[in-house]
Amino acid sequence: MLSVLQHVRNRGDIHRALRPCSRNTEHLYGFSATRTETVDKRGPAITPSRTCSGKRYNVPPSAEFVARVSGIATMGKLPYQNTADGLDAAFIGVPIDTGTSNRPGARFGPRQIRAESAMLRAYNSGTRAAPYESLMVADIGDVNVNVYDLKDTCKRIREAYRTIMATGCIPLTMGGDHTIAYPILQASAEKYGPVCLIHVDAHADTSDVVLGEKIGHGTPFRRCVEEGLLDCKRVVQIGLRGTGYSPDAYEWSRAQGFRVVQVEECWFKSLASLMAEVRAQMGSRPVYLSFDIDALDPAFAPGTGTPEIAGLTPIQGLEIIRGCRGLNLVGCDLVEVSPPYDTTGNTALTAANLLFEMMCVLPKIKYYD
Ligand SMILES: [Mn+2]
Repeated sequence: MLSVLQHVRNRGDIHRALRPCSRNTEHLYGFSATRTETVDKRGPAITPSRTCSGKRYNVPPSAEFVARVSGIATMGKLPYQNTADGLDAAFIGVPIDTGTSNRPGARFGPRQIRAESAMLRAYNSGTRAAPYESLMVADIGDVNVNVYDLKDTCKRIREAYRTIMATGCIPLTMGGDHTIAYPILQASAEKYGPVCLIHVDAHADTSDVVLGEKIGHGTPFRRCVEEGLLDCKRVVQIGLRGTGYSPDAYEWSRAQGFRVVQVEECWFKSLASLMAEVRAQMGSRPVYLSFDIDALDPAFAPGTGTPEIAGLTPIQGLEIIRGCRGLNLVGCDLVEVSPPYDTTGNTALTAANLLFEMMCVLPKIKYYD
């Protein structure tokens, strides 16, 4: 136990270490400001914009100068723009839960992920990735979904992603339930041809018909296969578990040529070697990464629609995403965050961090290594 005096002393050290003093902060902040300048030490009265900073890329304001809780909630406190024009990557929300089979609430996912993303800083300390020195990224808002009509919503998503991907922009999607992967992959395959898929999930999401419906969050990858959207020999499903409708719940996946990595194969181990195999399998082909937050154990991510026990750890989630470095990623999503079941906000916080990590493995990302 530290004595009170030691605590006070340590806190003083921390504050001294964090104080930027006369250090130039342009790389952190998107504009040049130092503690020795005559400007207000708390930073400017309004959040600075890239255009006034003259920076080449969008850089979110640092919490060293702008309070985390201030400003309109965009992903990572990035600027908002309403199209993907001029962007290398874009965060975009798809706020639906019309496709969920159990707990609802994923329609609130994008909003809560944006709120919790206020904790994100500009650099990846673990991998030394510098996304805001490499890519032009912004939050482009949400797809204008129809919460009364899932089929119409799928059409709207497909059309929105066609427009986004036509510019060459890589979408980083905040769900929304997993139904959304189907129309996103339709748009992806239109541009890139059948894509490789890294699907991280507790469930295979390959059901044919549920309650008489072909479209829902349990069926997207069956629809994708039927429409030839996937390079089936280069699909890997990681983290699958839970009770099944038959003794071999993943038979259909394997029959398509998918590699199924059930959660039991992931327990108690690093997934770094698995990801080395996945990279070798995918090569330089276009890859889509779809990450259902329910892949993680509900102890870490309880705020989701269809939780299953004994899941992946956040560390394994990071290993999977960081293991995608070097792949030709053409799109990523993080789906199924259900804020009404996320009483601490930790599920949305985890989702925000995983989305940041996805951005940090996109092609052309600069690393300080
Ligand atoms: Mn799913």
